[in-house]
Amino acid sequence: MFLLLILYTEFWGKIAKEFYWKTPYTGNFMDYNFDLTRAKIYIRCMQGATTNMCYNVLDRNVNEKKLGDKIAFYWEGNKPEDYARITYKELLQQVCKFANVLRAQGIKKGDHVAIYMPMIIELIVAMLACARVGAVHSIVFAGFSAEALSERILDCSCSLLITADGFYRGDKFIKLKEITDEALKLHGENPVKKCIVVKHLKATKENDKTSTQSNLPPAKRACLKLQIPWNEEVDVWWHEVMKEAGEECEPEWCSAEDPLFILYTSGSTGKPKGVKHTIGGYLLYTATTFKYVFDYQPSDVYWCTADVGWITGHSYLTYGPLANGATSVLFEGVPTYPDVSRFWEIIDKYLVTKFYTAPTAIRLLMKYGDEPVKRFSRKSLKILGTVGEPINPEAWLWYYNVVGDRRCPIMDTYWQTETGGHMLTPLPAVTPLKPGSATLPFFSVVPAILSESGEELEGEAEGYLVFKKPWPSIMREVYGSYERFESSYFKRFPGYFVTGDGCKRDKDGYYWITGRIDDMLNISGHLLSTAEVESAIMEHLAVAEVAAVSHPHPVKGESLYCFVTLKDGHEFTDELVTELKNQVRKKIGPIAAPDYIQIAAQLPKTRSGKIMRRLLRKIARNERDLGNTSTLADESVLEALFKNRVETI
Ligand code: 6R9
Repeated sequence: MFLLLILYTEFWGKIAKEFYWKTPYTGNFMDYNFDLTRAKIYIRCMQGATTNMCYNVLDRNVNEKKLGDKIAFYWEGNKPEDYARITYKELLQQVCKFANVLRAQGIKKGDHVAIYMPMIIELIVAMLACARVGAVHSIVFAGFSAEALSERILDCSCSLLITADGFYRGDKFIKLKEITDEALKLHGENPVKKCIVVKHLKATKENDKTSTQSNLPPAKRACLKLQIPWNEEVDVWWHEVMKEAGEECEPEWCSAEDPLFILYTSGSTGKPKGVKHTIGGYLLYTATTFKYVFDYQPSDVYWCTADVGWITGHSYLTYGPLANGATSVLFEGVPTYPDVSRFWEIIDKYLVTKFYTAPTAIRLLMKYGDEPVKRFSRKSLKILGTVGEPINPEAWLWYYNVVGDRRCPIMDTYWQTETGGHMLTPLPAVTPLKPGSATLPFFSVVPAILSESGEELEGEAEGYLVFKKPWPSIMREVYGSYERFESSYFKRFPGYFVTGDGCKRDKDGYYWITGRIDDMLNISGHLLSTAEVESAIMEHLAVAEVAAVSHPHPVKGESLYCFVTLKDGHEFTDELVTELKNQVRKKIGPIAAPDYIQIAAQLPKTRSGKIMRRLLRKIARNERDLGNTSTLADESVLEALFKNRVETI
């Protein structure tokens, strides 16, 4: 144990030396308590060190590494004709200017700033400028509603909000400024004093007499340009305040344990939790996982398709790649616009070498067959990655065979908003892969599988996935509630960080995530994961996507109710239902055969693409009281699902 501790400290200590610390840490690399029966939970990394995140990801690259002229981001707009690029030097310049704007607005170390923006370069500038002045950013995904935005602004009392006039995702037009204003009006008193607005769609202020458009008849004006509501006391244009800002900006020197950001994670029920991450450990961990998991090389063009509004966009689109001086693609649009080849077209356009996306996108594109992929060469690709949900072997194989032409290893990275970075993941050319398994722990991660009663299970086993030791980027608190932090992650099994995911370890020691613990079910005394059943059904040629949920059964205790989405050109018939049931019988056993299978034109998903099984359970039971649906991407899918319900006993 003692030797392990020395190795751990040596390993991270050496990595820490690659970054800039104004003062080094004193004492232990990490101090923590995971056991609430002994004392309060705490985690601290590199205490005594002072640094600045922005300095490490920008100034260090420009000044020490001489990467100033290297491209930091290729920006690809919603429409293929819209694109831009920014070098490290230019990014640093923009960030310094905006950091000065923040200071001029009275923002100082420790203040909370809400960011509600589309996937544009100004979003990256805004977050890094917060980091430069020591302010804490709280990014709210721009697909969230006014209610969700308001709830998050209030929860962590943001005094400043940064947004844009509007944007397009595919052909969907989102009036961001209007939603922002609605959010600010929702709950009377709101903490936001100023709102900085990026003119992304060339909008003009509503009732702006100075605008040339105002001479036009209203109908013509509306189709020409976007007009947005404007409150002179609160709103300021980004470009106007930037015009006056200076380019010199001394970074705020912060403690390694000062907060970097708060990011809300929805959880399946209840109020979203504000997950707080701190500077030092997060920098080391995201930089190191990015470097090894994607085998980062200076000539890479890396593309992570996640929105910056999610943790993947924070860790592996922004901080991790920038800490390594990488060149990334920042994509504003969606995989199906203007057509379903868009991803592959972008890969060829920028010669992307490392590509990181989510199972939901892979399953969506798989539906359209191989042709749209094969239209593009994808020769530049070297490594593929996936994150967000268990990837069923069927989708894994399609990703590997078709997208990667059997040349590119797939990094199935398991992690959470709470973990800040990859926890279980293969390493390219090191870890033999198994489709559907996130394989093995990353360096210094110590997982365990616990039984219902909290016993650590050895060898081949299935149970609760927990972590026994902290890693540098573990969350530090649930903002505003120590109680929720403790009860969500440390109460069920004292002494461990509890992920809430089920997991299986096979005979080779590989880990297989079986889904959220709430999605497990017990049929006639047999514990089953819905992920297993879903994988078996996915192997059927007609199936594009499937979600299985538990349904009460008078005899068996629980039974399975499945929702299937079919590929284009397939019909939902009684024969197909029988075939699907038989397939599960054959693959897993009769015990797992679903009792009910219903057609679903679409599945209810969170805005980050995760299937909301909680809602499907309710639909299967015909319960209309669905609870909080604010994280749902599209409410309209629910009605069709209720309509096509299968009668149950
Ligand atoms: C990074 C991210 C976390 C939950 C997590 C788990 C699921 C993520 C996965 C995976 C199986 C993978 N999850 N990656 N399940 N294999 N490779 O997605 O964070 O949005 O907080 O979600 O996502 O259930 O607990 P977050």
